[in-house]
Amino acid sequence: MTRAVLVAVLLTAICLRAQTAPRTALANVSGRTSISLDGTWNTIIDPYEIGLGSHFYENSKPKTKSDLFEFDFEHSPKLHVPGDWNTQRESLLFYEGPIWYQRSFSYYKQPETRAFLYFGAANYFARAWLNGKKLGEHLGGFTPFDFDATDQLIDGDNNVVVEVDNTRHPDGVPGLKTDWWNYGGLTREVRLVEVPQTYIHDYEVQLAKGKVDVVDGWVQLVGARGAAEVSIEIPEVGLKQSAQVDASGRALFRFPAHVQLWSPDNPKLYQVVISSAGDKITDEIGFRTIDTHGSQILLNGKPIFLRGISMHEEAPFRSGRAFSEQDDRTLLSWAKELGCNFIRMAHYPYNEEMLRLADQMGLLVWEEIPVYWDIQWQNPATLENAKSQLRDVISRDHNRAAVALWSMSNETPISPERTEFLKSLAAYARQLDSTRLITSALNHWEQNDSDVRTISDPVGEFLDVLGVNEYMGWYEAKIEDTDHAQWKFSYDKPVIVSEFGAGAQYNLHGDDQTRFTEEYQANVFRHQLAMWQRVPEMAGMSPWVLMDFRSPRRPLPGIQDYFNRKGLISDQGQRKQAFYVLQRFYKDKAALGH
Ligand code: GCB
Repeated sequence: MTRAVLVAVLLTAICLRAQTAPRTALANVSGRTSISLDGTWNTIIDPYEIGLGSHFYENSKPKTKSDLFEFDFEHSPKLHVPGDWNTQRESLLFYEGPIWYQRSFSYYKQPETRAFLYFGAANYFARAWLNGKKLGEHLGGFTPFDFDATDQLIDGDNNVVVEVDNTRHPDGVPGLKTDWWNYGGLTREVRLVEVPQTYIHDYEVQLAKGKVDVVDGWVQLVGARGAAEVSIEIPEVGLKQSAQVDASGRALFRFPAHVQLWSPDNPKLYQVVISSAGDKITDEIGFRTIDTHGSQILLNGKPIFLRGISMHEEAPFRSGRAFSEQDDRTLLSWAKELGCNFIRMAHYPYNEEMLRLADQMGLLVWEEIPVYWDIQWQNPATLENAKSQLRDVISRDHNRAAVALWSMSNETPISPERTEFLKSLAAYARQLDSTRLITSALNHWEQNDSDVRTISDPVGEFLDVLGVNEYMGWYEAKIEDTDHAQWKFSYDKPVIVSEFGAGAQYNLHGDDQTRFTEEYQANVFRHQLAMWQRVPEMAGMSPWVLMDFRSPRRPLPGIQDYFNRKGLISDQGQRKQAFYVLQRFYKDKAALGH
């Protein structure tokens, strides 16, 4: 073999490796030139799944009057994107199955440019075609994905067709059962994003683990031929560093930096500019460290008490999937009003803008993947699915100072297979992001003596922080049992009480032992807060839940009407009594400097 042939073989091998590595979506698309494809799309409901066989994706029209066509996008009903379909049309409230989306857009090819069709999220399975050619498919309802559309684009009118299917699957993530609405559709933004031939795919610019004055990270270039240089600039502090990319396009860097630290009290963000020869992208990034010491959580080296609340990504007032800046801001402002410095974004990744807003507003965040209740622990495809959702949310949000914790799961029944599954997820999360804390919401304890509850779930070994969900006074025990309950832990780790709560319909009144009254819920909160105050391992809490949300498991007429009513705020924005109980508790905590 000649030298030239050898080099060619090696280069091909490197390229193949790069191609087969799992691809995450383009980072920071809001910082890119793009064409928004949000707006009105034509849609065909396809409960009997005829779309593929009938070539819906070609969006062809009859050419002669005798041609037989049994579909017509143009004259079909419309849906707004972004948005779930369930709350846009009454007949779709409970719909689970495929719906086909179609729209056209005008585009003219740019020289030396690649274009990606980017989806913020589509629940649950999606496949896309451009001008009749398949671009690809994606599984998982809450993470972004994109397809390289460069070769399929034509000058002038382009036709895009997407099939979205929210059917639940036993091997899915989540599986068949959830306590939230299975909103289907193109629930987040859709864009055509342009990048140069050699482009910055992703980057990480964060403080090194445990160091408040060292910035550490990497830049990933795609399409670089041979040696290339990238630079990282933080203009406000006069910093500029360059680094060379390796054969896989990755440049690593580490440099001293004296920056103001990000915290909920001072959510300082810096403009960071990443550039390569032909590309440049700007982001707003905050710098902070997050660690644990025994049962404490340390932010920038100092203990912090997480005054939190759990939430769903559900829109106030209209009760659909939240997606707009206004939805996000309303929800996070309510958390602020409650006195929070922390949000548990249960039980799946939320829209990217919500995380950016948390960065700006100074709210620490627990982000979670939808490994919820019982799923197929022994199924390798289910594990792969969970891993890709984890990889994609970490890749999207790893530059957000707000994100303090990655949660692997919620209330999973203990078994050796489940523990292996979660252990493998935790190891994967650490490999992808070594700086944040790993947690899970646990709900199993031993209770030999009736007052002492001991959390010894074996998965605790693989976590940095133990999340504890318990419903004393609602699903089990009496409210007053909290007065003498004690909590013990087999691990010397911080504990976040990730859930407790009680259902109440806004403006339903009675005594504090009457279910679904505001008084009952407030009573549960008073007792729960008093109980957890006595637990020294408690480093924070995120009671259940900020706002009432839709759930198909909650049919009680006149009270639930398919809403989980454990919100401190109703779906119409009305504060219940328990809101003020928790607000008082957080005010007192904050006054003590916690
Ligand atoms: C839980 C779940 C949460 C439910 C909540 C409830 O333990 O983690 O998803 O919505 O309880 O209201 O029952």
